[in-house]
Amino acid sequence: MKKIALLLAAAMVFTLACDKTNKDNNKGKEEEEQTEGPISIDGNFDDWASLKGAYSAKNSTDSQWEAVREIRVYAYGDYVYYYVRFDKEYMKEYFEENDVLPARVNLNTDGEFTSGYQNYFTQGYDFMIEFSLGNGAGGWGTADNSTLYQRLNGDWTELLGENSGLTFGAGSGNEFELFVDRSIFNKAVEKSTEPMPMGDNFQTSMRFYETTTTGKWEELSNMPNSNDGYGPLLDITFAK
Ligand SMILES: [Ca+2]
Ligand SMILES: [Ca+2]
Repeated sequence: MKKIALLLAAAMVFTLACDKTNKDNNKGKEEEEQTEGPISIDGNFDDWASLKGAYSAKNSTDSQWEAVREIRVYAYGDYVYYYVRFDKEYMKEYFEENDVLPARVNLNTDGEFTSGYQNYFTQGYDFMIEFSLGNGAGGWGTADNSTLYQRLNGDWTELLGENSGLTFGAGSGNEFELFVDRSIFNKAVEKSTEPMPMGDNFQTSMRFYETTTTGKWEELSNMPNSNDGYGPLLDITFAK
């Protein structure tokens, strides 16, 4: 009996030790992620203002959407950084009426526009990352609850669930910034039946939604867009 109790106690100590190690690792990782490269995910956007070499798309003049004015994308090291500038007036009212702001990052990692999602104009993206920019209480959140899907055999297949560390974001006023961790993305994709890792060149776009009272998602904006609807994806190359 005494032996069993000792074994149980040892198992508990081991479990607690593992738990602590994981927490410590996560803590260290988060701090590192927020300071690596020229962009810090901190809700301060001075780093974007002085950044050279970011790709951008502005809301087209006759766009059917008004929520988003501009997005910027910058890829460096292990990270793809996204910046979103919402319409000031729009955002002032948005969180008074909404708790969340569902969004998607779409990625065409194989450079082919004949594979992946085919329902929109010149898209062909193979992956979709889904998250909320809202915190569930009418303000900006950290967008760290993302899910990764791959387009396989005409369906979206989940490769990575929530809280994987794939994305992390911060917002302030009418602006939001986030990253996608390419190393986590590529690790998840390795296990797929059709691995398509994110190399130094890829295409991307963003989508934004509002949740209706019935729980349905309605389009707030799609970026890039063109005057008659969806625009071609941004073509991104990692900075050296
Ligand atoms: Ca920043
Ligand atoms: Ca494709």
